[in-house]
Amino acid sequence: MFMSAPAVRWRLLLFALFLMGLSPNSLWAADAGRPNVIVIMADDLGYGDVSCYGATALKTPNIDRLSKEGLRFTNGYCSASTCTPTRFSFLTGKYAFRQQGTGIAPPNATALIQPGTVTIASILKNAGYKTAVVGKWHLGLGAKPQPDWNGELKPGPLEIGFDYCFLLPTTNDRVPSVYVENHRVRNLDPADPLWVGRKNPDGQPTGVTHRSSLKMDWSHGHNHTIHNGIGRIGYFTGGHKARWRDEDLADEWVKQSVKWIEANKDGPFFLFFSSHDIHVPRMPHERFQGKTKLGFRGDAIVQLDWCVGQLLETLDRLNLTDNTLIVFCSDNGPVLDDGYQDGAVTQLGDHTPAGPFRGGKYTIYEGGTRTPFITRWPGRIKPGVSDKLVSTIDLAACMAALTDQTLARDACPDSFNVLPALLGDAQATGRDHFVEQGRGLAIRVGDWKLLQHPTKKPNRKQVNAENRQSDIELFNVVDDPAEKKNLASEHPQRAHAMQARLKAIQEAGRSRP
Ligand SMILES: [Ca+2]
Repeated sequence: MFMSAPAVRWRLLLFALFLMGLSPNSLWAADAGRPNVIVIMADDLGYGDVSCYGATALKTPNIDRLSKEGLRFTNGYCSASTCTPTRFSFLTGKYAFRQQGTGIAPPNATALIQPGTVTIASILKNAGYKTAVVGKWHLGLGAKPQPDWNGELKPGPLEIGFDYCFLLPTTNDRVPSVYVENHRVRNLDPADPLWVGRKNPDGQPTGVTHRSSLKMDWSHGHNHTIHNGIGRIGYFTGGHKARWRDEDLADEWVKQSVKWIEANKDGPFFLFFSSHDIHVPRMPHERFQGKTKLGFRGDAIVQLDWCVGQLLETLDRLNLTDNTLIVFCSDNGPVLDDGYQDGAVTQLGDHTPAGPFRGGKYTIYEGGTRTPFITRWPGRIKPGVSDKLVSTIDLAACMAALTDQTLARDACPDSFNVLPALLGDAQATGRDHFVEQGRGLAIRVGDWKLLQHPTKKPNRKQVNAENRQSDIELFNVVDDPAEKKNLASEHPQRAHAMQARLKAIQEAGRSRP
């Protein structure tokens, strides 16, 4: 589909080696140009939440190590300010606003990415990589009308380029609270089938009826089925042997990832480490509880940092560090009260989760999408800081470039090859423009950003609701990173031109040059 001439030559070479009795691994080992790739995507982690981006209320030594040994971006973005659309775009290289149903996926969402879609995983698999995703999925599983929780959950990651998956199927605040390994719920007892739905099927206790029994109280929503003393979004019954404990999720992601890396250490491999930290409910393992003064939100950041440390240690131990490209990023900006009373608001102190930026999760201000973004590849990347504009949506095209493949025109239509920027090459330019998705859309071109808010007034109950003055705003985000001074009326021509460009990108169906 997108095999370039060099890729064809590569396949022929592999075949020739096979005939000669040589294993591909011996060849890969000699091919320093094709590193292993690990994308570590944090959940709801803000620009200012880690110490290498300025946090002082806590320490993140392992993420700081990535920064010290790699390239720390000051204009690194995820493509949207909520989970599902960013993850959709990261995998497919396509802006989520182009596809219906890519908003925050409900518990019974079916697969949002159809088999046959070119993804970052299928690109790397096509180049001979072993591929896996471990952690949060939240992109739907199975076919319509709804996932077959007791049967095969298909299609899913294995149908779009991953060889292996070990998943939290939706989010930790949504049901069902089980693991999915490849096509099945793990440890599911057929005698205790799993049911997932929107209505309480059996009059079971809920976060409303049994609120005083909860170990973490809710603040809005999150009051349906109670599992592990925490109210959830949605109802589920059965599957008791398959249920996890929130406190153990991070340990499980690390355990499964390390096992998979060890099994695939001869490489090359691609691991998407999809942490659920620091999404709500924030219930880190007991050994991390109370480690910061910021409440469980801070403790969950420390837990995330520990996970990063475990991955780095594994690479060191297996002698894989020098030839592994790590990309550390987040799926959207920060939020404090996202439905539970976990101390995030009351114990915040002077910590600034979004760093110098306005807004956070759900918004199209910079806090929603400008997030920590670090690349490390000791054998190739010179440590430093980069102000080049790059996004998680670009990783698919970058991996195609890294493995010498040419993308078909309709594949990954909004993913730009900014690989030279990711690697810190001297002449690299990064993106010239970028569309950010939240409540509404925004386009950044150079130093300028045009925000096009939905004309419907924001719901006052929404978290991180914008206190905007008008539907169209224009900021110079270099001079005014906090987006305080709306320059739309001072620069009407620029505002109109940027609005027209945004409209053209929406209508064109693609934006890669
Ligand atoms: Ca998220």
